[in-house]
Amino acid sequence: MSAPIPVVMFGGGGHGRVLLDAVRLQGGYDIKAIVDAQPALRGEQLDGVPIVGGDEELPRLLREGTRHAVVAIGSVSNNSQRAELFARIKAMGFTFVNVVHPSAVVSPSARLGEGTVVLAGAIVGPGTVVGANVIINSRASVDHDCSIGDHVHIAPGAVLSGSVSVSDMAFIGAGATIKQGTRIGRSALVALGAAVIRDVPDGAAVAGVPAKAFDKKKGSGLA
Ligand code: JB2
Repeated sequence: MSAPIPVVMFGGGGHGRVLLDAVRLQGGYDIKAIVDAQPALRGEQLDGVPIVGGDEELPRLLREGTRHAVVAIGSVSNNSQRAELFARIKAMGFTFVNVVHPSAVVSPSARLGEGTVVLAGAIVGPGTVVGANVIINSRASVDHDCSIGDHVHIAPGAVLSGSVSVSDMAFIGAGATIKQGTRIGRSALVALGAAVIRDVPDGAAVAGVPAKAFDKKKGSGLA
């Protein structure tokens, strides 16, 4: 059996704990170190993995043979930070790994982009194409022939029916349901529990059953 591939994880918070579990259960990778932007976390551990510091540690990790990475920042409701971090880490020369929890079901005809993670109990249906740096969170279900852009976060328990398209950096809240064939625009926000029955334009935010637009700055109480 070959040795597990060493990986650095970016972010040592709540999403990091969930990812760490999934990586350990998946096998094949060893999260050697965590890099976190909060200086106060340096020297701490997350479930046994050392938080070694911030970005200044990356050249050393690369030199010592850690060339693989995974982004562990949930950034609930705003994915632009995750997109920027992904680009920055890639430019440094790291390769992103895919994490698929062993209890997830990913169709053999689905495709997952670089650095995309599929967490416990999630489903990715046949013919679905998922972009890079996407989070398909615990128990989310993405049915057949969907198209999911880059840096999208589909939160726990969301349900996407067949042929739904979700554009780059959109956020689908926990427990939201999206009608078959609907398009969710770039950087759009679907609040938790929403029932989306119409296309959502780029940058828009929707909440409720059926989902209606709301002003992101004022919030809906649901996102
Ligand atoms: O640019 C960064 C950066 N930005 C934030 N680089 C690095 N290396 N680390 C960064 N971080 C760190 O990610 C923060 O300092 C923080 O320690 C961590 C994010 O942790 P937090 O617990 O705040 O959020 P999270 O994204 O891990 O989890 C949220 O999203 C999940 C999807 C929580 O709301 C969870 O409950 C949720 N399941």
